Amino acid sequence: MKSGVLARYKDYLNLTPQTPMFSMGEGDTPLVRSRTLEKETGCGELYFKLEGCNPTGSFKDRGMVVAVAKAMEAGSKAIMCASTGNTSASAAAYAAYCGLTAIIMVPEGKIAPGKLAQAIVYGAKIVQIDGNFDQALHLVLKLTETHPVTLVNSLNPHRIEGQKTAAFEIIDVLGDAPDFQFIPVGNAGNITAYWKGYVEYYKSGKAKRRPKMMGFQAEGAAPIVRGHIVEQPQTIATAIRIGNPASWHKAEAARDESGGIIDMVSDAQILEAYHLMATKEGIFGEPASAASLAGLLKLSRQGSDFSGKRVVCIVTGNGLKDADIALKDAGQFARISPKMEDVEKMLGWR
Ligand code: AN7
Repeated sequence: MKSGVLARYKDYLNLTPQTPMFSMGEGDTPLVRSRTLEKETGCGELYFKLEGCNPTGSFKDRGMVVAVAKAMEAGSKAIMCASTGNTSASAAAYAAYCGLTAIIMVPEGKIAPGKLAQAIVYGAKIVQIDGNFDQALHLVLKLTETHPVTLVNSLNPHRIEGQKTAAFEIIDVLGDAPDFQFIPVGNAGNITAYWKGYVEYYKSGKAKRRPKMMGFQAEGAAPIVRGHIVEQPQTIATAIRIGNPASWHKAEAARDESGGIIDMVSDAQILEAYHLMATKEGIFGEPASAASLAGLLKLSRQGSDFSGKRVVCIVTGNGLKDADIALKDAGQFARISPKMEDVEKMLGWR
């Protein structure tokens, strides 16, 4: 049995004897070595961290388990978040497991169907607003200040604490930090959390170096790259369709302290990486997750040299959550009679 984030990393989390200890099996996700794209991008070693293997299919579970444990420790009976989908799925699942109420606020029509299905089935109270994520987060911040319900967006510091454990795992598996880590950036909590994890392990002597943090936003939702709030963020990668990230300054600090960058990739580049990751590596990540690889491809094509370097791309969420995107471009399949002859003809074997 997996021990889970709370038990495995208790020494690095802000737990007390009163913190309830439980796990839905989050964390300890695979770090898979590339077989094809490593060569194509000229990396010494390239790995994919498969965060889609978490219980609700995204990295959010790492932070949610800590946030929910601390909420229960404080006596809370309800949790609330704004979400582009994955945070709400995770909040809904952990609330169900722990007997709490989950209230989630999502932007209407801009959340992948699989994520909405999760929130519905786990029994969350769902508030859809005719607005975007940034507006939802603004409302939720105000509501959780004035009502007896715990905020579980990444402004809740326990979320960041839980999410930093992914950096610990990478070091635990590789024996040291990588040279570069590529990661999608939306609300910017995750890049903040990874950097915190890398710095803590470095300080405790578990790693001899720290990676350059390479964050990638979607071109239509790239406030940090552009240096100003994007009022109407647009991208097919709905998970990172965010125009005013809550952890904006912490993400910039992670970038600057690590000597990394925060850059952007177009929807076309995201979709290309999404398909390459699936067809060349057998990894089905959701579109936002592909921003990591899209960023690596962009830089390697621009001439960046990753030879001799160890590179990790974070695949933040499972592709099944947004199957619509996969099916939309697939076109029509030919339909033939169930006759051996016709099947062989179709396959070009006759
Ligand atoms: C698959 O669920 O913001 O930069 O409300 O679902 O920490 O926001 C999701 C974000 C990357 C960006 N990849 O992480 C939400 C939400 C996936 C995501 C991000 C998200 P942050």
